[in-house]
Amino acid sequence: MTVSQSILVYSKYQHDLPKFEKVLSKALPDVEINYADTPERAERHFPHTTILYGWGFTAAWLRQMPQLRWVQKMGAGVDDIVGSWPADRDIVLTRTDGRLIATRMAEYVLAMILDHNLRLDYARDLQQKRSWAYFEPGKLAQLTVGIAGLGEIGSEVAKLLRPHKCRLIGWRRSEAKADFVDKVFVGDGQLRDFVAGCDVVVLVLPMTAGTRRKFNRDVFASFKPNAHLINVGRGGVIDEDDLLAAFDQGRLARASLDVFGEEPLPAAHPFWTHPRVVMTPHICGPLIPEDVAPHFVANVKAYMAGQPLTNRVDVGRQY
Ligand code: OXD
Repeated sequence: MTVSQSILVYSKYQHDLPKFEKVLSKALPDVEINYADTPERAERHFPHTTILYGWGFTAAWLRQMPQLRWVQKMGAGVDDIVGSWPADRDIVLTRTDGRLIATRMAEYVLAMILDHNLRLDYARDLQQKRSWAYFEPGKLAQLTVGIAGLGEIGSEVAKLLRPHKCRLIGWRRSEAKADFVDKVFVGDGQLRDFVAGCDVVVLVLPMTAGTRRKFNRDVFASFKPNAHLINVGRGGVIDEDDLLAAFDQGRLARASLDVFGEEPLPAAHPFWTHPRVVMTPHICGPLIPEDVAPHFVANVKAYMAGQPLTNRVDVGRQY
């Protein structure tokens, strides 16, 4: 028996929806697809939705959709819904393949490394002061760059950096093969040794019970004093108060942050004006409809053909 599917596409960004519609209506002409950019518009479709594709919704929505069987998260991260996942319901969770957003994220990391290493902030200061002063920019081959999290995105960061001749090391939760890095440190027992060897530490970790505030005062104490921390994963893996204290103690030269414990970052947060922080508002891995929707289409076709879905999330492991 063929079950007719009703897909709800939810994005709080109005400008995204026509772009998703363009890709999805062409690729799935025979499937009912509804689009919503506000919770009120989405609610109308809750009673008949069987598949939810979106982001910016809460796990509580899922309980209000009696026919729901499968959710595909538009982002690569699922930390905002797995914590209160309705485990008593038989609903499959998949997520966007990180490789679809990894190129921009890796380029962001490279840009931040270069910006700091070439001392471009200092150059901008000189320009402001009309000061013609000699300074020596660094070069990438002098650096050891450590990538914490060697999944789809961390591997892309390593791949982009590889030709630039810096030494590349990685850290991951458990033993597994890793391409593009010279050495892998594994587990909590090796985290401090890992950071101690890095000039740049790049965080590409998912947010789980195991990674929450993993980068805290104990770990910052092992950083080199002139280290550069870059976070493109999730803000909650850093203890932000401990990071500020580490700056006060002269540890870490700079943090380049795209993600924060609370987003949007509150206006009074010290990061906004901190001289050692360069920040962007969670933009480094944008969900461009043309890039990510084809993966959903492929999964819908697999679902309808009774084939396995790609990028299934293990809700118990939280990623
Ligand atoms: C994501 C993100 O989860 O952009 O993909 O944060």
